[in-house]
Amino acid sequence: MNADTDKMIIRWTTQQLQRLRELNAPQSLQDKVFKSPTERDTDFLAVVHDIVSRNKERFKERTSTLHRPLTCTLESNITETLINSQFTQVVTPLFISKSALAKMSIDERHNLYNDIFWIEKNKCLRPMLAPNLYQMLYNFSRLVDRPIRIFEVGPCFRRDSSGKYHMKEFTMLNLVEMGSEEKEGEKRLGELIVLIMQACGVDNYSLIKNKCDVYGDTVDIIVNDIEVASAVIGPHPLDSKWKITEPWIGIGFGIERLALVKGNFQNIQQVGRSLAYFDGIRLNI
Ligand code: 9VF
Ligand code: MG
Repeated sequence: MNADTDKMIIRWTTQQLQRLRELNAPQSLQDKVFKSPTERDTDFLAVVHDIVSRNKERFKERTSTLHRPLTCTLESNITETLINSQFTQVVTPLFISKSALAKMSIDERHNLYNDIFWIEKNKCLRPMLAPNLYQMLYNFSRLVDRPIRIFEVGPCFRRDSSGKYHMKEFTMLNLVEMGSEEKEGEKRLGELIVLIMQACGVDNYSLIKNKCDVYGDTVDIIVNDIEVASAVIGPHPLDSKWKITEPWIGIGFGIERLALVKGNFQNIQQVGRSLAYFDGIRLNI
């Protein structure tokens, strides 16, 4: 070997790296460097053998004792916490109308419009829970005392979504509380965030002021630089379209994103609806 190749840094091949990612190998292992391809390839076999055994153990445990993936557990924990806090669960259609989207300001000119899955000319798979929740808020508002507390958890669909933290089909949990004193909004929002993050057992989060296309100002919940939720303090200019006249606060959580950060996974496909993974564990092991 000459001096040049001596100094050359050998890394995992693309294929090897792909497999390590699938197996959720730690980043430090993915970044590992070698002196020669031979050393690397020998190491690869040993490393994969090791991770595969650990994944098999985990798979057994998750299927024989816990029986559920982390996403489901988180969904249950949040649901239970909200029910105990006087929130009422609602279950609304996955199909929504073009006019409902338009009432959320999502029309041909909107960023999200190209992400919509149309199933008929005027019908699509819901990209968010908000239009249905707005409608349910109005329906509830005529029937029950204040404050009104409702939430829904379920699938949402967005076409563009690709990359480590986006999925075309994902699970949103959206809560809304309406009819408390307007000045209490921020404080109450803080309480609910603490409550739910506690229910998830996630405490390394921070709150960041942000802006989004639909709502304008939001407070985002960030864990390891990943947005796991967005919160909004109403009233909001869209309210009048839905005949909503009282102050509200709302939070939308991405359930798979919560699972991603809680379970230390590297991409959301591992914890999303899948035939290739169960609870973050690659099945071809
Ligand atoms: C919070 C996530 C559902 C309009 C009555 C209350 C909220 C943000 C939710 C958002 C998104 N907003 N849908 O509003 O809860 O990022 O897609 Si109401
Ligand atoms: Mg957001």
